[in-house]
Amino acid sequence: MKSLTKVKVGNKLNSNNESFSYIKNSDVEIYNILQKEVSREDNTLELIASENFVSYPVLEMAGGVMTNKYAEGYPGARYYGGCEHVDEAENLARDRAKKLFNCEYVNVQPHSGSQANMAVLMTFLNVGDTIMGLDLAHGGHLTHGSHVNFSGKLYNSVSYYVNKDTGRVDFNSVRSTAKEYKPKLIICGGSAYPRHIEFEHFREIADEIGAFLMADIAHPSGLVAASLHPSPMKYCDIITTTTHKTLRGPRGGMIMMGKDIENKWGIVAPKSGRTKLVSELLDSTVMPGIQGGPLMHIIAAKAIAFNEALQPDFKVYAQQVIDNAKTMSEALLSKDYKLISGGTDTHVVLIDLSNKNVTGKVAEQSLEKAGITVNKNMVPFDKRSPFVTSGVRIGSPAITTRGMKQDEMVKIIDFIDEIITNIENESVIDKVKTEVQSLCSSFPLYSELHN
Ligand code: DSN
Repeated sequence: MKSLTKVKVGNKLNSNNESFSYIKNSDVEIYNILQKEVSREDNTLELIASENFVSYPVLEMAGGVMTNKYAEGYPGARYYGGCEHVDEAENLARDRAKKLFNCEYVNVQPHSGSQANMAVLMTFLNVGDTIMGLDLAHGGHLTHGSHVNFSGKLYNSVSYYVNKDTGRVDFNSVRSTAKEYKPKLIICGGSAYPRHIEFEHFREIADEIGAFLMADIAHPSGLVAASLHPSPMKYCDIITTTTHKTLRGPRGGMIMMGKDIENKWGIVAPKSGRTKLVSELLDSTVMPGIQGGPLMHIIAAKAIAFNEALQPDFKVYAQQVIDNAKTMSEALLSKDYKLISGGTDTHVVLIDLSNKNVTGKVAEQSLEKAGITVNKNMVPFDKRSPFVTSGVRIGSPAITTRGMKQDEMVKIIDFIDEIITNIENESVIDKVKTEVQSLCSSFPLYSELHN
């Protein structure tokens, strides 16, 4: 992987060697806010499992002129003129994604993972149909059927759970709930699940009841791309992902199919009504079904990120992401922390703080004061509300992009433990904060952006 600090960049420096000079000269108010965020990202340890740092080329493209272009439609069939170059960019993004994930169909237009999931649900289901996903508190996602989300409001949603002892998906629960409620669509994957998603087991159960199977690989998609997590392509009818987590691209979503499938269910497309292939249905649900103009600057930035992920050094990065998460897990276990599922196979570590008598909320706040960014997270069978929680989720993608390895992971867990065992002790927080800043300064981020 190219070091972020060595790739030449994006946001051009002016003659005074200042970055963001155009913003500074035209709008100092937002410039000051931007500078604070640049500094925050540089001087804190980003342990939110769903975040990462894009390369300079991705950053440059995401801030580029393609933001100006309206391109409703798809390459070769747009509703606007002047689309020849954005067509090329979208085709390139699709081709690279197909190569990266070894799949036949890709739609790179979803603005986010939630929109990708919405497009799938709206393609395959009628309002009121039953869906089944992993319960939110057990590691699922809002769009997998939570009652506060469209997926739980428009559809009849039932959940499966993890096993209380193992912290892993309980396939007895998946099978019995599937047989009882006969969901039309089963969703596998989640946002706080530290283990591999077992696509094959889900496929068996989906086949037993004749359900569609959707995989949401938003979290591990970079690991899937690097062949360090099983691929869903063979087992799942539809696959969705975000592009900005372990995949390290710009913020956005994507829908894939290993093989396009014939529309044998007679589903009618929202606009065209053409019903031959599921790919046509999905495209037409994304646009005009739920979105208008695609974000062409982001689609072009996705193309860059996919190309980066196709390079051999991305696999080295992805392996380091896993090694770093495993090192953090082992260091936490050695300090008597309780981990959901006892560890990790991926980039995610979910810590249950109950035995430390600290809530997720307080831990998140104290760690943030020390410059360590995590998110409070429900743990399976949590008795606390989502606003308080008993756990925190940590992850390794962003700190690995900065170049940190196992030695740094051990230090980071020492910092976290010092804060948790001296919770809300301001002098300990100050001491750790100094150490965090010193560690961050050894792994500078976007150094070209500094004045
Ligand atoms: N917000 C994402 C995460 O943190 O995992 C899921 O959408």
